[in-house]
Amino acid sequence: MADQEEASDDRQMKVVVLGDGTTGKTSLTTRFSQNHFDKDYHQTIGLDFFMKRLKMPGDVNVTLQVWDIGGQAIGGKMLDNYIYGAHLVLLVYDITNYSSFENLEDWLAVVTKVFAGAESLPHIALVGNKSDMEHMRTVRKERHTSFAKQHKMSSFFVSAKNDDLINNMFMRMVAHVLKIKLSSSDLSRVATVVTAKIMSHDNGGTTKIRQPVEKTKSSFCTVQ
Ligand code: G3D
Ligand code: MG
Repeated sequence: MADQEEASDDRQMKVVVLGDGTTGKTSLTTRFSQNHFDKDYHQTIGLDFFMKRLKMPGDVNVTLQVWDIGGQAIGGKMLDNYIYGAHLVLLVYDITNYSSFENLEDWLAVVTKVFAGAESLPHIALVGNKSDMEHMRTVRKERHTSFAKQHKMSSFFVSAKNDDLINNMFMRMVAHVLKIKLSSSDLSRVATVVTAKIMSHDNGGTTKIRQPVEKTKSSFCTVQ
């Protein structure tokens, strides 16, 4: 039971997942939170976040609050608020969709603007998703690597469909921020999902609270 509740001494980190529509942001966050690839779960409005606890080496527990920006586009009026306070930002593109890569300059500009003058900047990861579609790749690996280098980002290729390295990616990002060294056995450990109620605010402003999802032990909140 203790594992299912968020311990008060956990380090909290806000993670924001940004990028063009259809790059796989929802699939990626669903994969990380529930360890499955749900072809039918596509939230098109508002914003989802879930919480997941990672046990890091040295008895450090980190509760990640992972925000999926839903249908928010660049210039969306709530976007800045969603990004505000982030410790980690994932800039996601689809390796088979060149314009989703090109548009990352604009996504990055939004982040830079939100954190202009801030004391600490979030750590940013460049995430090339859909690596299972290598045969349809349109963004050369060198482009990815030089973009990441230029902006001092971490760099990952993942597949939300195949669960390729997604847990691993989050662990590495957190370790980077906390300056923790990870061993290969640390990276293979399965993270605990914090159970919470699912909430959704529909268009009419009504708040619905559903039962916790016992099966998957994950939490989703949808905020419009
Ligand atoms: P978004 O949240 O960024 O808008 P979604 O993107 O998670 O809704 O995914 C958009 C489409 O890409 C979905 O296809 C989804 O199944 C697919 N997708 C996401 N990640 C991957 C991946 O790693 N590999 C492959 N092959 N497909 C992926 P549909 O057809 O359902 O719209
Ligand atoms: Mg989505």
